[in-house]
Amino acid sequence: MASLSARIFLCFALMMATCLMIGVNGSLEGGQREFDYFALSLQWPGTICRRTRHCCSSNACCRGSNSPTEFTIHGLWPDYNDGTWPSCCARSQFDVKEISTLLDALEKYWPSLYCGQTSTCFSGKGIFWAHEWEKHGTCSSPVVRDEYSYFITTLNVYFKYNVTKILNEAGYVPSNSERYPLGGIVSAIQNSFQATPEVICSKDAVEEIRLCFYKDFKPRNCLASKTSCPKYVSLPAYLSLGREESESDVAWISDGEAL
Ligand code: U2P
Repeated sequence: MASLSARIFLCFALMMATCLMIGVNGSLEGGQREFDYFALSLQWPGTICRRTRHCCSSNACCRGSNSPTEFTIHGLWPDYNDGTWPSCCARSQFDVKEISTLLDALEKYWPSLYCGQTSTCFSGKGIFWAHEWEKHGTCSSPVVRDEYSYFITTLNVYFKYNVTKILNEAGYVPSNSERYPLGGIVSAIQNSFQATPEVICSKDAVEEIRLCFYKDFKPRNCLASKTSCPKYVSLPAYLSLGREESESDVAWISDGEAL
């Protein structure tokens, strides 16, 4: 009899723990409900790197001739259809050891384009990947379950939907003098992926392109939002900064100083 009540108590405790973790109506820890779709946010180094004033080893803009010249990953973001998004959904602190086999690919395709660390959900400040995992990755369940699967899934989607290649093939090549019709850039991506992207600009320069996906990673339209871009946009070419540049006016600072 005693063991039956112990078992009932154990079942009850397990049910309570499960409810606390995922919420009674499918919401995640912290009361946030499950997301509706993913946005893969890509950044354009030519636009971001020309704003660089201080170089440090953690900033890929400062790699001279090895600096990125293609769209790189900003993050894979779980989003809601109403234009909002969940963030910091579980207390899963970033651990670089979990993605040690991916580091070469991440350095190349998902580098930070800034000096300094960025905010993390529970541990103060951390590297770019820690920010993206804690803020967005932890909200990607049940599709993405852990840190390793968040990063490998994002890399795989990025490789499958190569925006730089699509734009180059359509004649939209990096240039510091050309202006391109925004509609042409959007159409080139729509024609290739059968879905409408979101384009974010800094003045007239393309800064980010976002591709949207259903939870099974089939492309879908991003939300129709007021774009931050004018009708004609630029895709600035990367201008070398940093150590190879003997007359560069970009000052090198240590990563510690950048914090
Ligand atoms: O757009 C400015 C910042 O808001 C965050 N963002 C934007 C759109 C979205 O769907 N989800 C989202 O999180 C981004 O914040 P970050 O990941 O850089 O912290 C974006 O930079």
